[in-house]
Amino acid sequence: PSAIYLKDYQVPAFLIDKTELTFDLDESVTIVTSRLHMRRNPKSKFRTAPLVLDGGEDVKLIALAMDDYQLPPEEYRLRNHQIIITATADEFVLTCETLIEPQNNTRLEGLYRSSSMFCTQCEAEGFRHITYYLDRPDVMSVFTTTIIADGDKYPVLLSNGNEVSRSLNEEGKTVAVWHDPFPKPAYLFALVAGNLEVIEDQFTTLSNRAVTLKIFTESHNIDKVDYSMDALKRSMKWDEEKYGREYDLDIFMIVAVDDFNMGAMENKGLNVFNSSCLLASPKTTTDDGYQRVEAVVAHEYFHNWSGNRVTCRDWFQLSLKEGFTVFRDQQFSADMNSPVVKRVEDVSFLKTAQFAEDAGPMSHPVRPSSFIEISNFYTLTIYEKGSEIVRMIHTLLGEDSFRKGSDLYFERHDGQAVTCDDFVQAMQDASGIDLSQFKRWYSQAGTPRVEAVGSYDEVTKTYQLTLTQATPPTANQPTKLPLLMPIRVGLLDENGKALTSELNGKNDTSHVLTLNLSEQVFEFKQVDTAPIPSLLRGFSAPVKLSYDYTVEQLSILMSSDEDGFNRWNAAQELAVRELNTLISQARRGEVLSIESQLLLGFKALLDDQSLDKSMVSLILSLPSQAYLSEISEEVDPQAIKQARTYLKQLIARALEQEFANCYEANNVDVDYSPDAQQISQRQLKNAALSYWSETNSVAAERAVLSQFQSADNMTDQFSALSIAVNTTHPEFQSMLDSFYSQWSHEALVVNKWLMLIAAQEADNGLEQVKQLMQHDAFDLKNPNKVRAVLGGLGSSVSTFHNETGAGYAFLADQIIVLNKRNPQLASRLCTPLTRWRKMKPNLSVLMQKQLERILSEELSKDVFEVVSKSLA
Ligand code: BAL
Ligand code: ZN
Repeated sequence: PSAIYLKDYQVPAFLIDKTELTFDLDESVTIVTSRLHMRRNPKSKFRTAPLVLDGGEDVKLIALAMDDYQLPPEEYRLRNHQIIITATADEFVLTCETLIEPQNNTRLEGLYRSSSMFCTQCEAEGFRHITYYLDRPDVMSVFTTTIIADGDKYPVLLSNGNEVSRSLNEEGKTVAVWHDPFPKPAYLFALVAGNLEVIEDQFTTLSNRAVTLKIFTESHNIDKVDYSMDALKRSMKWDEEKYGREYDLDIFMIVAVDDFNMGAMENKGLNVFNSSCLLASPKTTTDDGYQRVEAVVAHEYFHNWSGNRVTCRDWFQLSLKEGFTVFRDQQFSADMNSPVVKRVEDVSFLKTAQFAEDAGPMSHPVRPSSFIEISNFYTLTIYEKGSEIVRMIHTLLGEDSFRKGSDLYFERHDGQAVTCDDFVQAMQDASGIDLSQFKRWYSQAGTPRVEAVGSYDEVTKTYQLTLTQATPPTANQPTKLPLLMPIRVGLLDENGKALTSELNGKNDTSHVLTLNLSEQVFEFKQVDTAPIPSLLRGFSAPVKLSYDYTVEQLSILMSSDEDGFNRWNAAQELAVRELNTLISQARRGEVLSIESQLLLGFKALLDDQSLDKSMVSLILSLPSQAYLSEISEEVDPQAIKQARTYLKQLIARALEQEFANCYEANNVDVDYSPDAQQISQRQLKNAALSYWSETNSVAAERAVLSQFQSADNMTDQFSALSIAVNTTHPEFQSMLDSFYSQWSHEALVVNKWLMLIAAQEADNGLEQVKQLMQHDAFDLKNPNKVRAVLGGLGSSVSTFHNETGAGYAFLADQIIVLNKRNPQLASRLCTPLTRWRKMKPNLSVLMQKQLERILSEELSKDVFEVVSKSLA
């Protein structure tokens, strides 16, 4: 397979003004007829270019006509799943009849079956698995879709836009016609057919238009969509208030499907969701699950403007819509819950997973310059780092100018397919701030490192902060240029009190520095005393910042910084230092031993009832196995696990009474609600229970069992179960069994059970994983189940990183099987193996061997790209 390059972009040679589709739906053979009203693109310089339409290996061409003239095979070519027609008029109607087999579509791209329904997934290049088309985002067309189906089996027949008619044909089949007035690329096309239940509501927009809202699910899940409907209405209102964006059609629909590669999809007027991102009920969904539903519903809704009304010119610009929309959903969740907690969670994820990606073989710029398979680029870099870039623009411009910039962007580009540069240009034009250097963030891969050194002059009362920046080389980018980034800084005295200082004529306790050189000195004036700098407040730029803090300084920041994010960050830094000491001891085979400096701070946190409980539990959480791996030069999973367990148990024993008290104080009986206050209380209670259980005291074991048995919500029940499994509670096996019996009818809960078992640290872990894959609850067709088991496996140190290499070999086996069935899913599963270069030598070799074994197979583009780049 070969790569395609951004530098080769050309405007399309043809346009499609109108797309008329007819689906004669049938499980095994569906006939699709398209009538494409086409003309040459006046903007193309290729006036005589042939017409090239994309298709897929699973699409059979039945007939092709131009202006009702049936084209004989000698008048077109069919090559590499493309139709090529050399001679065309300037304007014509192309009719194309194709045959597809939804039942046999296991790749879950295009039209496929999930449970008893039909659904589609067309982003990025799924539409070509339905019919031949100009399947690229800069070809925008007005769609009319006719669905012909057995109305008894499929009473619900949906597509984009508004339903214009519904009738019976002479064969007694139902014929539903939908029309979407907004021109859109094919990736936003959707079709759903099924026997579904619906809940209906209304939203009145800011210009007083009534919009009908419908959420469809299979009947057994219809009791779990009230929260999604509520989140949808809140999203619609928020987007009007925060961004002035009003919904544009008369109806907005969401459908839940069980088999889905992604989280959800923003098809115009007809969002299709993985049921794991839509369904929520107290008994079956954890607090995290509720927050995920809220965020994903908002994200997909926000795409209606940032993605649909203004879309991407080409797939290299994917972050144009994804980075901006993630930023918008993060702002929304922050407004709905606690901004600082949300920021800590997002940054923690970024630093763990996106930083790892950016340091690995798949490292790529937020606007990549080439790809083999675009599905591989729905990455944390495009989404999360893309959002950080938008956040930096927001920080540099300030709230008001940022809003002016976004208004200008939407106004200037409504109905267009544009680039990341267009987005930045609108921000620059609206604010008058020069963002030309800033654009390097889009083209330069890798995580920049920023070093800070401070010096205080007692006599002049000035504090000089010297910042240097450098970005390490990444694949195909050996040298890097300095970036422009906002660094938010505050100064504290030795008691943790905020110091006011003057910078550039402004007196404040917090300043935003604009760093844009390799080395730069910032001078703070009127600083009363030698300060402790609080750097990169709120994580104002996605960089690795280092400063040589003493333990005392970190303790002061952790207990006193007015920036909540940096309080958490200081605690993490303290814990990282201790864990690194322990990891080194473990690697040398020594007995682990440390005097933990965290104890005093943790005790103060647990004693202080006034603090935000979510923040307390976040500060109490030790850096994860994955984060410690990311920051290791050479990863030794066993040593990391040993160090984390040791430190957690040491803290648990030293503060046993505090954890027990904290648990009891927060173990209150309330009617479940997924509000921020209750969520934070459950979070702290379960964090305390997790520590307390590390003491293996009988009292803690009783508390775990009792919470498991009496919980009236999934958060508490599943927390207790996870703690039981992780601490090998005497009853953990029977708890796992009873959990399965209780929830075997709820697929999403069963997935949690699958993951917990697959991830457990057990001597016979691999045997258990193999058994799980034979279990009635498992289904290789369902991506959620595959991710639960194989994702779970990937996070188990003793099973996956087993020194025999059996864990790696087993994952490779599954990737080879899935490569043929579902290439997108298979490619995602490769991620843990792609980190092979950073592993300690014996594990590294074992992983490399499995990657080579995968590469020797006949591979999909998806898996080939990831594996070959990993080995390069
Ligand atoms: N566009 C794919 C799913 C999402 O990011 O919303
Ligand atoms: Zn998105």
